[in-house]
Amino acid sequence: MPEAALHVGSGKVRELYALDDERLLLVASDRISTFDVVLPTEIPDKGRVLTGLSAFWFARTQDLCANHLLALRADGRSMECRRLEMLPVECVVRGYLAGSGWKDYRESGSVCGHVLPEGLLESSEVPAPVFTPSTKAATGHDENIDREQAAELVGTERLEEVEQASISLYRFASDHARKRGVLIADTKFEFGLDDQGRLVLADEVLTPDSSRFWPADDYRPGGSQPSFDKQFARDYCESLGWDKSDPGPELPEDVVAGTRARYVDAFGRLAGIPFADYVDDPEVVLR
Ligand code: Q0Z
Repeated sequence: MPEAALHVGSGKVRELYALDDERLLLVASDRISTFDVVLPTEIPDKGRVLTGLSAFWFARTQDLCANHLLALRADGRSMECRRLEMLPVECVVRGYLAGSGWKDYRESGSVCGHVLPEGLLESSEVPAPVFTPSTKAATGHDENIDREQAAELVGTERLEEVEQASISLYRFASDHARKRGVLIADTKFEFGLDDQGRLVLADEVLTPDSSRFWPADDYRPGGSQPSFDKQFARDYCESLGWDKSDPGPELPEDVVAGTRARYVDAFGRLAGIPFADYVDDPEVVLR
């Protein structure tokens, strides 16, 4: 970091710094988490892949929704962002039934108040993408909430606005990704308000850490799907009989290389740009 910056927050795999009153620096590390545990081994370039993908989507969805990106740093892993008043809801959109979406459907036939047709399977595509807001529970885990609870948190009008923006962003990205061999099963957006009260898309967007990406070629509804990027590392961890408590296992060289190759492949497919070109000049994703 060239200028002085105050550390203001840590995520499992990201750091947040204040540049001044109006700007934040969001830095994606090479750390990887699996089963909610950060592993002791890093995946080289993972942070650059995630930042590059976020910046790619921000550049291509500006007309759908304003966003917080001000500049991409030459390191490829850091984004200068507008500082916003963040909304206390996580805006999840699901196009396929996975994770808690599949669990809720199986138990009730609906997902966050959206009644779905009978007979859908695990990983089935839903007839139309559904908005399923969640909130950070005290445990740090996301907790699904119903529309009424979401409206209590942000107001009815703002909720309708974030729902519409979230669905539009998901449709755009999902159509783009499908043409390039990637299914976006679900994704989570976070929004904030600028000093004029306008809605602004924030945080990271449409990355493998905020979404479930599935390789389209292997898609078979009726069971869980391998995730594009982390599956390799997850399978290795499970093969050890690890109990999924902290600390996680070190990853051997071949698992690191295979995992890195999958992140780089996801970047190349989605951005349509070789990852090496991004490393050479990160701004290539903005053009
Ligand atoms: C994002 C987070 C991370 C820890 C706050 N544009 C913005 N304005 C105000 N606040 C945020 C943003 Cl993006 C904001 N987070 C999530 C990111 C480390 C927490 F890298 N928290």
